[in-house]
Amino acid sequence: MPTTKFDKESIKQSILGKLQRYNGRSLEDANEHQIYHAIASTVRDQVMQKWAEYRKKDKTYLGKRLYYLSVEFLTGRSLMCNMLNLCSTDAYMEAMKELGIDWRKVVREEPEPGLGNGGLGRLAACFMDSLSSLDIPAMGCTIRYEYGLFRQKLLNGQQVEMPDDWLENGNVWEVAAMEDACEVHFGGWVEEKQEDDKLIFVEHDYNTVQAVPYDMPIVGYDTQTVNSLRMWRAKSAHSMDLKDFNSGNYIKAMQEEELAAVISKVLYPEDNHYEGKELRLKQHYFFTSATLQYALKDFKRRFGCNFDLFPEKVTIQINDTHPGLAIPELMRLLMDQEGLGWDEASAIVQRTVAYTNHTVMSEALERWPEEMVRKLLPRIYMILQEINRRVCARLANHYHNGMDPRIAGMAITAYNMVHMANLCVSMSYSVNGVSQLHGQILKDKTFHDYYEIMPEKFSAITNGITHRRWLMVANPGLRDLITETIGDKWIREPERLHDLLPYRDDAAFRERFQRIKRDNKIAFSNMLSARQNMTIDPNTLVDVQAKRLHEYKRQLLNALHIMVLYNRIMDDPSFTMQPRTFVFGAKASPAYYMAKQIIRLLLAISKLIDKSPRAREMLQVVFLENYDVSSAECLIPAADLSEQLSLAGKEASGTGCMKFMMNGAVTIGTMDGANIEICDQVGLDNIYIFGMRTNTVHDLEREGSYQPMHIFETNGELRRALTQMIDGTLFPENAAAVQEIYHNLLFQDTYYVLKDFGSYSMAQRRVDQDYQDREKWLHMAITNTACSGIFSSDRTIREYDDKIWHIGSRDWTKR
Ligand code: 26W
Repeated sequence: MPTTKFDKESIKQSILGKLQRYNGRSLEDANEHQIYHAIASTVRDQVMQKWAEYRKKDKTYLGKRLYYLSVEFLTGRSLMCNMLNLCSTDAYMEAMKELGIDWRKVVREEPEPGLGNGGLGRLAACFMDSLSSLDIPAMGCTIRYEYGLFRQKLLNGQQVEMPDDWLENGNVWEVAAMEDACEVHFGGWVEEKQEDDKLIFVEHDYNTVQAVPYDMPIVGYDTQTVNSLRMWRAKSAHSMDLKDFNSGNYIKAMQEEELAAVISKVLYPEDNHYEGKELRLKQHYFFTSATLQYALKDFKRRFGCNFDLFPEKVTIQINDTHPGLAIPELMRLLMDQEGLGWDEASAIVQRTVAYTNHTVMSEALERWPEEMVRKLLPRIYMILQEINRRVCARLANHYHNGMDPRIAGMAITAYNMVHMANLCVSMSYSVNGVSQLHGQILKDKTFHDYYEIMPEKFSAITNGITHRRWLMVANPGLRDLITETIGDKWIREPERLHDLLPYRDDAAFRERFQRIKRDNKIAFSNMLSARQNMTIDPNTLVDVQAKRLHEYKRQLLNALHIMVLYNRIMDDPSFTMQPRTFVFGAKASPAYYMAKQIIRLLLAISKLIDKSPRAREMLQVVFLENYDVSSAECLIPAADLSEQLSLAGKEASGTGCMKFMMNGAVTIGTMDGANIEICDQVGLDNIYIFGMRTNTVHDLEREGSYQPMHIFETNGELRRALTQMIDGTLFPENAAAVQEIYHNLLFQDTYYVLKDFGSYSMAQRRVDQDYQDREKWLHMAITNTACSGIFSSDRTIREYDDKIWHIGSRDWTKR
């Protein structure tokens, strides 16, 4: 039965009816939040109907299912994407128009679930959209954090963090699934005992936490599939226990509730930096255990205890090592709960779990103190030790030497630490990198010794982004222009965006493309003016660097270059350049001192330029407060230039670069991560590549002889810009405010900022000239959009399915 399409009239009736029933108000008396709620509830009705139909068919489905485990899902708002995927956008737009509702204002009322830090979490969200849109049966699994990533305020020239209370006004898009609630155990001790010539393990004196799932529907674009994003919430298992209340243990029960609920209280704000906090380990085990218990329960419902079938019917993809405890947990469940032996359980795990690596930064590698794991998860610890014993024995055998030095580097437990990456590599059937370069680095460096022994496990699958959110929803002007020009087949097959290539030389098309970009700049300026009381000039080149703040991403390269431009303007009265607006969007981890210093520097530069009328004619620096998915949707379509400056070899892939490209921004970037593949697609004429290549960086790192001071001494413009950090130019009241940045760059410069500066600066000169040649620039911009189809996450998901999962699109004629 096809889903009932809501037509304009029934949508209008539904909105008015809901306002009346929920709020006792007519449209005229309702505020924006109430109107949002009425509209979202109407869309929700449509989603629920589809979900119910899907679930009914899913009950009898006997094929394979994917569980995508990730400690982060940075979904962003749902309203517009759900309308789009239900193919109802036009009907809603017309209905709202006839009711006199401004949809832009309504959309803003939806709190954004910021359940992620950056790339890793946003990738997981793009994947969910593609999985449903490709009819692949899948469940995303994560934690329902009560507080998502902190909200960033800029106060007195610095970042201040505020709590993100996103559930304050409720969440229309989630449904609790009490029937799947389960228990997760922590602490206690393990008894080993013999039972009918079998060694069994019984856990005692543990603390129990209840895991309650909340499901969010993920609607596919024009498909029958509605997958779920399952978010686990921690609750006390005893707080409602009447016995406790009656015996006067009310306070104790409430305390327990607090202790349990803290597990799903808040998302850790560290991105690419690991700290061994016990609560974090609890979070990881909590959602992993709950997810696997459910996966096993669902498997048994479908296939009974025929566990040989498990790897054929279930795939568990772990998003980085954070859910890596899925490996020992699945073994525990299969052995202690289902009675399988070690060899059987271990064989099943090694055919079921697949691991994606997202970073080669050594400070991001997860290592847990053995003592912490032993105390918190005693049974899991025993299993890890046994896995380690067997892995090391196998390696000793392979190297014909139990003392081979490589073994310690590959062990799961070594030097009193549990090495999660080694666990994941040794026990998964697949290990993949997220761009071609990153996949190669995993084989050559990070996991080189493992690669030599088990090369067949390793692959590279380049990341992608959902073109539905990042083009169709974020940039409706461009979406419509594309469809009018080449038809709508590109929506299902984004690589058809190539059909735009001939229109690069079509004057009318170019003209409209340019006008859309300008309108997007104005829309961005309006958002800025509402949020930060600032505006930008839509006639300037909009140059954007938006991503987490990290030294390796080198926002400093950009900052130093702006200072150099400022000095050229101030020194030479005849100097002119293409006027530019530099926009930064970046959150710094609250404990990352250097990153916070860099924000201070950027804000000081913005202020300095603002004070000079002459500099202001050509330069403006905007720091967009609280960069998140929603502001990205407004900012990215407004960009002309996309800054992707990471030191070569450090950015595993990058996905922001793809969003900018798709929206017609040209990239200035290093030969790193996905930039390389963008370059392959558009050709060197349509991208600005600068800086050292990976092998040069690796050589320099090996030699250890780099002396940034030499560059400081020979490059006068750079020297001046650096000196202005500490001579009172940027911080008149406190000249030492960012002195650590200065010292770091001069005496250390771990990420070779000074080394790459000259080449960056030259590339920027070319940008300046090319932008003034309107025809040339438009040609480049259109080329970028036209070549971006390959970076749709639909392509990425198809590749995962072909190489790793082997699930296939659901055939609705079969069970
Ligand atoms: C435990 C602390 C921690 C937290 C998050 C360590 C590592 C992470 C993530 C793996 C960091 C991350 O988000 N990596 C990014 O993943 C994106 C998706 O694959 C890539 O595009 C980015 O290049 C990579 O930095």
